[in-house]
Amino acid sequence: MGTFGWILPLSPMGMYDNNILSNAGLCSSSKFDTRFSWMWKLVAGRHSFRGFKDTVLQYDPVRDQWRMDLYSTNETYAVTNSSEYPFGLREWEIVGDSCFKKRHSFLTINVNACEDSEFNCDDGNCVPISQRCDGKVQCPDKTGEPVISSTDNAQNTA
Ligand SMILES: [Ca+2]
Repeated sequence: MGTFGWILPLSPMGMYDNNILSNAGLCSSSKFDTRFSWMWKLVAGRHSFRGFKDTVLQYDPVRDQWRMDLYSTNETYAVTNSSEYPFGLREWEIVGDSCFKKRHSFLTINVNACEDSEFNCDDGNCVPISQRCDGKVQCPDKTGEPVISSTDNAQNTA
């Protein structure tokens, strides 16, 4: 994944105030938490993330996957194949969640540390909403800046 704009904090002070991850893509009735805070817990050198209610996001070194597991049941979980932190748009296998009729489903989720006032780039980076659609590309992966055709420009200036 190369460089990622989100730096893990070295101080515990910002642990709950900053560096909140959210996952976007699951339905509103999902059993998974949508917001996570960073944990000191290391698994194979990678930090884990605790959901605000019932989910833990952590690395599984045996399968080389990242997993979301619920504390309350082992019937529901989600996995994505990744050695790196699973930030940005990734396909997750979702098992046993209420969003789907099938027990096993695949869904693209964007796990990121963006704030509500920020746009989620596909690679997990964040840019201020005000800089989206300003004609300049801020996302390192060049997402988020809509391509405006010359026809649209003509309409806009008309
Ligand atoms: Ca922009």
